[in-house]
Order: sequence, then C-alpha cells, then structure tokens
Amino acid sequence: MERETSPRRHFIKSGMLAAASLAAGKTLSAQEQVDPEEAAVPQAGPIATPPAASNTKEGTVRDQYDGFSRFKPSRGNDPDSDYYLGKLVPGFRSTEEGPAPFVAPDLEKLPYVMKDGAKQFELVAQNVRREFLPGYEMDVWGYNGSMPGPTIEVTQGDRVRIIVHNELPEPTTVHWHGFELPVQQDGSMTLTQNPIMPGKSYVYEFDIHEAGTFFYHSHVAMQEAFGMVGWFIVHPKKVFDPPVDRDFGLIFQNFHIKANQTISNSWAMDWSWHTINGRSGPFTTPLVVKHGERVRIRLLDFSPMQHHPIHLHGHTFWLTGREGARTPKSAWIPRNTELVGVAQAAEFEFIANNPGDWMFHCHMVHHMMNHMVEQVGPRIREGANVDAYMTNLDQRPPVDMKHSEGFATPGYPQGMQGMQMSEKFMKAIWSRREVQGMRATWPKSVHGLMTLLRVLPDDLYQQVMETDDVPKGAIFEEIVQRFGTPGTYQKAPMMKMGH
Ligand SMILES: [Cu+2]
Repeated sequence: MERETSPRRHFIKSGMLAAASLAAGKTLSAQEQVDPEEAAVPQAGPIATPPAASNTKEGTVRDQYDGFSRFKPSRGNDPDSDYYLGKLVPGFRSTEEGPAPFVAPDLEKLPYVMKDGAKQFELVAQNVRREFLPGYEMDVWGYNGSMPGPTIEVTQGDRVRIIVHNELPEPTTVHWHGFELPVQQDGSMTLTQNPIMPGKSYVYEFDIHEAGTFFYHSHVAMQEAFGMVGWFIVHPKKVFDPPVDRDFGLIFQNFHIKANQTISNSWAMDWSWHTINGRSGPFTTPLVVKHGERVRIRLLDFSPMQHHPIHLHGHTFWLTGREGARTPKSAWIPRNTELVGVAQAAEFEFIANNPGDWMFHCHMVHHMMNHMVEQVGPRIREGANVDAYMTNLDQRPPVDMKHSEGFATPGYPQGMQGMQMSEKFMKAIWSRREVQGMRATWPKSVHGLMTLLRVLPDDLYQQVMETDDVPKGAIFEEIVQRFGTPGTYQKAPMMKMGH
C-alpha cells in the first residue's frame, strides 16, 4: 500500500505525537522522533489523554490549546475521553462572561423595553420584500420588514410581553413554538383566542422557565409557507459548561416561486427557491470563526414540507440538543450529516480545529440550487434584464439523446452550463466583509441551501473581519501555505468582469 505522505496528514499525525508527548510530560528529542505513520499506531492505552477540563485551571487549558495544538484534542484520543473529537474541549470564553451573543446572519434582533417587570417587544405582521439573491426580490410575508422576522433573545426566568400588530390583509395569530405557557398565550387561532383581525393588535404575556432554541410563527398554515417565522432564543440562567465562543442560528426555508413570479405558490408541493435566513447561496453570509473556537450552530427547518440532511465539511460535530436546553453530554452524537425535520430545531457543536473555507449545506440535490426545476422562460421580474437569459440560450450545449458507443451516456448536460451571474449580482456577492479573500470562483458552487464556515487563524480572522480590500484568493492561499500542500495548489481563474 502506498504510504500517505501529504504534509497535511503528516501535520495531523505530528499533532497527535506532540499531544502524546505532552501527556507524558516530556518533549521528544530529535533522536526520539519516530515515523509519524508508526507513531499513530496505539501502543498501550490511549494515545493522548489531556487532562479533563473540569480538573484543569483555565489558564492551563488555554496554554495547552494555544495555536496549532488546538487541533490535537480531536485527533487520536480514546473515544471514552472528554477530548474525543473535541467533545468537551473548552473554547476561549469563560462561563463568567455569560452566554456568547446569538448571531443569526442577515437577520436583526428585535429590541425591547423593560415595562412593568417584563421585556416588552413589538412584532408587526406584514408583507415583506426580501432579496433572496441580488436582484431577486420576492414578495413574502414576515415581521417588522424582515423574512424571517427579527430574533427575540431572552434569558431563562424572564417575563415577556409581545404586542403583535396585524398589518396583513387577513387575520393572524402568533404561536410561541416550544414554550410551556398558559394556554391563553399559545396563539392557536380560534382554538385558544380570536384571530387578530387586519389593523388590530393583541398582547401576549408569559413567564419563561425553559432554556433552549425556540421560535415564533404564524399559526395559519399558508402564512407559515409564506415565511412567517422568527427565532426565539432563551439563554440558560446558568451558562452551559463548556461554554461556546460562537452561537449561530440558521433558518432553512423552501418556496415555490415560478420563473416569472415574485410570489410563492404556497399550495405547491415542489420547491424552486431555498433560503437560509431569507437568502440563497451564494448570498448567504458565511459563519466566520477563529481557529480553535468552540462553535454552536442552531438550525431550524421551517420549510413547508421537506426535511434537510445538514452536512458540514472538514469537521465532526456533536448533536448536543434538539430545541430544549442542552442534552446530557453522554447522549451527544458525533455526526457529519444530521437530518432536521420540518419545524424541528437542532443544535450542533464542534471545535473549529480545521482552518479553511468549508461548505455547510443541505445535502438534497434539489435544495442545492435554485429555480432549475422549471426553466421555462425569461425572467420578467421588475428590474430584471432578459438579455442575459437570451444570451444564455446560445451557450447551452445541444442535448444528445442518442446512445453512443461504449459507456458514453446520452442526456442533458448535468453541469448546468449557462447559469451566468450579472455584474451587479457579483458585486453584491463580493460586497460583504465575510467573504473577503476567498477564491475568485467560490460563488459558482454555493447555491440554494448552502452557506460556509470559515475557520481562520487569529491574524487572518483579523484581516478578514477588521480590514478592507483583502485581495480575492489571498486568505485561502495563505491557509494553503500554512496547512495544505502549496506545491499542488492551483489558483482560481478570475471570473469575467474582473470578479
Ligand atoms: Cu434540504
């Protein structure tokens, strides 16, 4: 068998070796250094068992997992160890700092005022124009000018008052999904309350005793299909240990919007547009984290009727909870793909131990692209230009339906040639700080229910998030230099129009 010699493998295995020597309380001299391939074979007992987080002073933990050594806990540890796949490896944040701020990319937080001992929010149900992709503005329904609606974020033990104003042309109610609350506050239309008529308001008020990942949504089915949902995050009174450094939320939705329409057909049973927090890839905003951080991603499937097998590249994540609080650690499941069902929320945690730009996406083929189900004609949305579409027609290769010799297959070109993006589109895609320094060609492969996880060493994180005008490809190239095989790296060609 040919030996694996790539520097990347070597790096991972050296990391394990170093971790082993760390555990043994000594450093290997040059003579003692052995072939990493052999060193990777367990001798007696576990390869490396760093001290358990609970027994270790924070300073020591930070020292041990500084820099590259943050890789090690995920590699080569005994499956019974707290460090197996980074299961209980602490991040940088201490519990005293409280929970990490919740971030739902591309969505705002709903402000509140304290009044009569309650956090008072105002939620306005209304029609909303949402730009799924640059230039693709869809007419959906949501709250406070946003689809999904703005995030309600509170702490366990809070009392909340939510004043709902109905600016829709039809009755609505709001259901507080997952909460154990008094029945009159539940928002079930006609079952527990009268509908909130157009132009009218209604006040909900209740105490929150649970912690977890919840959401609010209209309790009219067709309104749900039109997008009427938002996060309702409850941080625990006592911060979970180990605490996470990042806390992200992503709402996955499907819509059926025909090529010449801006309004979803909420009766349809196939879906042509797919959004994460109201945007489609490549317009979804990447999750940018620092190398070594402990990351939680909360994921809600609010599609009308389709489930999403969610897949993260380059990392193993733990399924640490579904909706309520955090599951006991002994029940966490290591996963690469996790199926999230309609109206379910799931929580994923992992150590961002692998620098790079990584896909995070639904694995259903039809969810990994938009509006390709029925490509029936030029788009005639307001402001859209049909010239690009007409130009595309010539670029589509002819379909060869004949069987040819050997194993050559006939049929439609599966590469989907001809889906070109306008200059305006590309400018908007690149206008966001979070995508600085990525390969010039990245937008070509990120569509539909796709977003990205960017794991960056501190200095590169600083460049991306705190400086401007990072050249295309520069950050990725630097990651290749440090962690990859630069000798084999091929730069991305610049795309047309200088993008
Ligand atoms: Cu899906």
